[in-house]
Amino acid sequence: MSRAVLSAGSNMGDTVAHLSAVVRAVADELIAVSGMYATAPWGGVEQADFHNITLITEGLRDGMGWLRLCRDLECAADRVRDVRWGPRTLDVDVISVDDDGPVLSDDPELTLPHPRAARRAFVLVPWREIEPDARLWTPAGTRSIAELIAALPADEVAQVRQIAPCSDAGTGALPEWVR
Ligand code: PH2
Ligand code: MG
Ligand code: MG
Repeated sequence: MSRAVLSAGSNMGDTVAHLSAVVRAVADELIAVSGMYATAPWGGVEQADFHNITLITEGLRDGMGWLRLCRDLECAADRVRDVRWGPRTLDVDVISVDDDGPVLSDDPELTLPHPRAARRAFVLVPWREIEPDARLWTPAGTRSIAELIAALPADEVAQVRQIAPCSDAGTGALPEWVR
């Protein structure tokens, strides 16, 4: 049994359908899902803005189990791996896994926590919405999400804009943007 933070992004095809499929696929393991955000592309490749969500899940999986789920969801969206940090129908990343404490892994298949999560406003801002006091292990020490966001360039944070709300906390309902 572990708890995972997952980040999903899409900027090709029917982005809302791709992100909806992620939420529906984890519905039985879902603790919370953020609203949907329009985000400027990160990583230097010129491309369309992304739609991003962050999810918190809990279930009978270990890190590799969460990774397999993410890969299966990418395959189902006909994800093609070509340009690094380039356009994609669906990318689902395991950001962190907690199993009575943060799971640390330097396996090249699955580095945990995700090595770039602390620098990505498109992961942290939606995460803060659903878990305001979240903390993330980094090589420099464990930091609060709020502290990590405050350390990012203000323009990167400003380019993460909520376009659809999350569901009411505690109702168990899926957000209204999920198809
Ligand atoms: N994913 C990438 C590269 N750049 N930028 C944003 N805003 N959102 C993403 O999901 C994203 C990105 C490749 O994983
Ligand atoms: Mg990614
Ligand atoms: Mg990925």
